[in-house]
Amino acid sequence: MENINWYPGHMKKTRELIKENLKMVDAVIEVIDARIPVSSRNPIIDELVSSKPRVVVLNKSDLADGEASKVWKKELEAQGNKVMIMNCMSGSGVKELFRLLESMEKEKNQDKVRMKPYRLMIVGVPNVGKSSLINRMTGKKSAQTGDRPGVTKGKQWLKLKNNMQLLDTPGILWPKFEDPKAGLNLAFCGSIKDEILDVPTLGMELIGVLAQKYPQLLMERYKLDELQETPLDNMEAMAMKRGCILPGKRIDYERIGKLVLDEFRSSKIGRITLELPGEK
Ligand SMILES: Nc1nc2c(ncn2[C@@H]2O[C@H](COP(=O)(O)OP(=O)(O)OP(=O)(O)O)[C@@H](O)[C@H]2O)c(=O)[nH]1
Ligand SMILES: [Mg+2]
Repeated sequence: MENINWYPGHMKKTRELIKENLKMVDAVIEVIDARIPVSSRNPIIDELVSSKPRVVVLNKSDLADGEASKVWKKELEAQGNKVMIMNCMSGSGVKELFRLLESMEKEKNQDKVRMKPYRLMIVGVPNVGKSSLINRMTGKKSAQTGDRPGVTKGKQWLKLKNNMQLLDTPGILWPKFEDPKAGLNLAFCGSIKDEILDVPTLGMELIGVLAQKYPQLLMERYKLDELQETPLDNMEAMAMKRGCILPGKRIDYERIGKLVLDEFRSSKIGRITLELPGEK
């Protein structure tokens, strides 16, 4: 995971780089996190990629609510996107993605006698699984996952089995950090480093959201008979159940905060989607 400083100069450079790369590709694959399909989109993605056919990949679907992913697929399709539900851990969805790309290639090359290889690039905000998808598509470890984004000089193309070509470095886009709610969602999902946030507060915020959206799952996981009035009360009840207690019977907020974040991120609480279409 990379903690990039998105100062304005960096954003301008990234925008220019994406525009340059766009000239060379036939289609763009935009990877987003299926748990937060709004917050994990770059704020100006539509402006950046408007001129090319685009496939939106709802990645980490193994961690997201399956029903919600279906709803999102429909919604994003209604907005004119091609959409794939993906799990880069298991590879489920990759075959379907190839089939879709092949049909897009066919459409493009309908009337052509000599076909140039269909060229693709992957874009997305940090940590959504861009490198994992590159590796799934090439069938080998071409890209480092969870690694620093390297600025490659000169374009490298990875050859795919179906003769398509994939740009070796994904376009890493800045997230929606102007929107505090998106910032929280990105932090819950681990796209923003914990060190820059206060873990007990972040954990408490997550408990608040879960109590609202998935009360049953929260109660089951932490063996709560009922939910309390406030996120803080719930957090304390959870800490008691899990023995996150310091000497003098004080609540260990740091430990319960980290615990709930870890358990959410590894889907131990359940498969959870934090954003649905049309929500404010
Ligand atoms: N559960 C689950 N984890 C995934 C999936 N795809 C990727 N991951 C994990 O998410 C983390 C980030 O994946 P990367 O492929 O490195 O993400 P990235 O978009 O390349 O990240 P940056 O290069 O930092 O922008 C890694 O720990 C992956 O193992 C998925 O479909 N499901
Ligand atoms: Mg990467």
